Amino acid sequence: MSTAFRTLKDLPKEELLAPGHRLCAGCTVGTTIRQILKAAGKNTVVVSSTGCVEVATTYFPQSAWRIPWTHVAFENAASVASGIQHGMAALYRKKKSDEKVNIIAFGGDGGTFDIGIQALSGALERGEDFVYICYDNEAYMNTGVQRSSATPYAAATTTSPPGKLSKGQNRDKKDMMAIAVAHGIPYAATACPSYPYDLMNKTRRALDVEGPAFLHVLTPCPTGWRFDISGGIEMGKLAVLTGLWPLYEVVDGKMKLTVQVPRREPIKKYLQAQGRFRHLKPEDIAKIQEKADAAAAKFGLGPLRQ
Ligand SMILES: Cc1ncc(C[n+]2csc(CCOP(=O)(O)OP(=O)(O)O)c2C)c(N)n1
Ligand code: SF4
Repeated sequence: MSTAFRTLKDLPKEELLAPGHRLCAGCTVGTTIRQILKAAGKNTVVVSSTGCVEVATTYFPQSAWRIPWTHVAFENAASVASGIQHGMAALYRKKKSDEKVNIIAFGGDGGTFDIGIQALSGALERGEDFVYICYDNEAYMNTGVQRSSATPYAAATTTSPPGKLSKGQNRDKKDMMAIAVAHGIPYAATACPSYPYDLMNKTRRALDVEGPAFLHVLTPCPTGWRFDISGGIEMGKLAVLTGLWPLYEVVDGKMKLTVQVPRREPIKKYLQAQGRFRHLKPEDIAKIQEKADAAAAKFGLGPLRQ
C-alpha cells in the first residue's frame, strides 16, 4: 500500500495538468484533476469521455495533459480503459516488467450515470484493473446545462426549468455509488476537491487495489450551479457539511465514513448560495432538508445545527 498524503510536504510539486486550459474560471474540475494526478503520478494513462474536461483541456492541436491521454466517445470510456489495460498486460508479458501503469477513465455525470453506464457496468463486472472517476457537476454542462440523472431534486437546468407546473428537476439524484458497489468491486468512494487529502488518499487506494475501483467526485460548477467563481471549494465543503455529500469509502463491501460531520449545517445555506435553487420556497427547502436528514441518518452523520 502507498503511504498516505498528510501535509503539503508529502505532495509532488510537479503539475501534470498544465495551466492555460480552457475550463471556466473557478471550475473545481481542474482542481480535482490536479489533485488526482498528484496522487497518481506520471506513470498514468488517462481516457476521457467527451464533456467539459475533454473539450477544455485538449483543444486541438494542444493538450494540457503532461501524460498520455486519449479522447473516446461519450459512451465507451470504461471499454477503452479495459482495452488499454489488456494491451498493456500483453506488452508487459513480453517485457517481463513488473511496473504497474495506472489506468484512469474520466467521465462526467452524463457520461457515467447515463450514456456510459453500460460500458462501465461491463468493465466493473468483468473485474478490469482500472480506476473509473466520475466528476459530477450534476448536469450535462459542456453542452449547455441540461439535466442528467445526477441532477439533484429541484435544481433548475435548461431542460428542467422551474415554472408554474415545475419545481425544476422532478426526481432524486440516482445513487450511482450503490450501483457501482452492487457489482461487488473491491473499492468505491465518494470525494470532493474541497477535501484534498481525502481525495488524494482515496485516489491512491483506488489505484492500489487489484481490480476495478470507482471514485465519485462532486465538482461544484460555478457556471451551471450559478455561484460566484470564488466559491467552488466552499460550495463543496457545504455539500459535505450539510450531509448532502457524505465522504465515505466502501472497501470489499464495507462502508466507512472518512470525514465525520458532528453537526450538520442546514441545507438552506447550500441551496441559497446557488442560482439553480433560487426559485425554491421555504416549504420546498423544508422538503429537501427532510431528504437530507434521512440520508444523514443512513451514514451516521451528526444532528442538525440549530
Ligand atoms: C453519443 C453522444 N451524445 C451526445 C453528445 C454531445 N455531448 C458532448 S459532451 C455532452 C455533455 C457531457 O456531459 P457530462 O458527461 O455530464 O460532462 P460535462 O459536460 O458536464 O463535463 C454532450 C451531450 C456526444 N458527444 N455523443
Ligand atoms: S461548465 Fe462547469 S464543469 Fe464545465 S468547465 Fe465550466 S465550471 Fe467547469
